Amino acid sequence: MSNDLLSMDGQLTPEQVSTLCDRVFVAQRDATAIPKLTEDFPQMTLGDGYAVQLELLRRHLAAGQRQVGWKAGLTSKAKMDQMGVRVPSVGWLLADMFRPEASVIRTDDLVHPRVECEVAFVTKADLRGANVSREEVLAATDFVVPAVEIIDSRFTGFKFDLQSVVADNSSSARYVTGGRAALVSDVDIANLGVVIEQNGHPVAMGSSSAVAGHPADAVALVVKVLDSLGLSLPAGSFVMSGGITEAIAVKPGDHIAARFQALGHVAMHFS
Ligand code: 0L1
Ligand code: MG
Repeated sequence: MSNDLLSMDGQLTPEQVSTLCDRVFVAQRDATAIPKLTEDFPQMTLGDGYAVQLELLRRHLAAGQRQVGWKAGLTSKAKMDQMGVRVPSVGWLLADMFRPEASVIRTDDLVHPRVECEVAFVTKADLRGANVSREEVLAATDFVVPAVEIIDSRFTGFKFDLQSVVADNSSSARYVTGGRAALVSDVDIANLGVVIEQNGHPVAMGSSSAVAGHPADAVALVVKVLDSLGLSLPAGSFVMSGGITEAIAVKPGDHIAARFQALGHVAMHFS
């Protein structure tokens, strides 16, 4: 991808951003696959992708939904290799995307559901700026909790590029927390082992060190991207720091358990 397309400067008009927002909104609401957005708008930049994502967020908030935080996407080498991209992304998280631990999660309102296990952070102080350090993130963290993100790319055949996936809210769809929360002083979040089991069989395993080198660095990356969008991370935010292993496709009938060293497990069933 040319560097121009990775620019945070936009090339699209507000009307074009609104058109793309309509497309993604309908694809997410109706669980219908659409072609990647750059097919019709090849000049679309990363900044345009975020303009579409933030317009989608404004629409949800205007409709009365509540934002709980943000997710980091594409932060591990496994995820970047799986998706063929080299730049991390962010996406917003709404309260109604949450599903309780051990619940049954529908797949008929999703297009290509896949699961990833992640360390989630809950913050107790505001974080802002382009140069937030790992130490500042850790000092601003109230606790960490194990989580599973259910991602759902809305693009036909998983064919997308970074601009399109950012517009599609970095594929975010649902998230589940469970296990047990911990203070960052009580666990070695730099190197937590994780295993994803699908119907009782281990299908992926890894270490949290795969997430941008350290999950807190992924949170710092979220703050940096937010800063480039003129935003910051308020105290009380829930932040998913990114998939530790590759994402695992799920289908109706699947039982998923993500086992985290020191943080317990997060389980769910898909219908
Ligand atoms: O959370 C993620 O890393 C998702 C990134 C978007 C690409 C995908 O759908 O896997
Ligand atoms: Mg993720």
